[in-house]
Amino acid sequence: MSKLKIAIQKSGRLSDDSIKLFKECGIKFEVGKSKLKSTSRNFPADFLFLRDDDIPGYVEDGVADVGIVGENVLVEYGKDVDNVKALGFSKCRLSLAVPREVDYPGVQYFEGKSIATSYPNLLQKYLDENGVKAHIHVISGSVEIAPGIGLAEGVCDIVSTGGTLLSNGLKEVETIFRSEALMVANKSLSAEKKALLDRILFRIDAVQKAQN
Ligand code: PRT
Ligand code: ZN
Repeated sequence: MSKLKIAIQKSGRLSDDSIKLFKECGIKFEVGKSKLKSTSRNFPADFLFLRDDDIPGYVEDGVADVGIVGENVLVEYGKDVDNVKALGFSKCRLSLAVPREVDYPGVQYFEGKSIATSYPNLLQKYLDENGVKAHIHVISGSVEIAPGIGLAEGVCDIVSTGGTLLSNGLKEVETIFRSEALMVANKSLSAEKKALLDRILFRIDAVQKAQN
């Protein structure tokens, strides 16, 4: 009998709610600090604990059958997977921000300027749609310090409460994308794996109905 390989984030802002989702569905598995894989005791599934950035690619390639990932990461990486269900947690937005003291005139402010981000594709699309030509400076983390150290005139980063922007002397000026956690699946799952996924989706719906 085949097992469903489910990829979830090992540690970060998606992990706890991803684990909780499956537990609430009655699917039992162990989670340990150094564990990279865990087999469920009561459902034909193996859980793989990965970096969120790797999940869309693994699901596209079939290394995992199903995964949970932020919409921001999924769209940025442009992987070809089925978007099965929006899960309603890890909500955030991708926004443009500038130093607090800037008298912001609108998106044309960014014309000819330099913007630091970890999301070059989403940002480029937004700039193109708005007819703005700017230089995108790709950095992998701590994007918010870029203006303070003279690396860029603005940033495009994930915002949730806004506290990080505030404490780095920045203000949010445009929201370019809204995101939440999504369940995604490989596009060519076998009938047997599809049936397993359907069982999980059925349980998720039941849990969500019970909570509302
Ligand atoms: O190690 P790994 O690569 O797996 O994790 P990661 O560090 O890349 O990702 P992680 O765990 O930070 O985020 C995983 C996903 O959670 C993201 O892709 C988003 O879909 C979602 N999410 C929700 C967030 C936030 N909220 C969030 N606040 N991702 C990042 N942040 C960061 C943001 O980058 C900024 O540094 O939090 C800071 C801003 O938060 P506020 O509350 O100060 O505005
Ligand atoms: Zn990541």
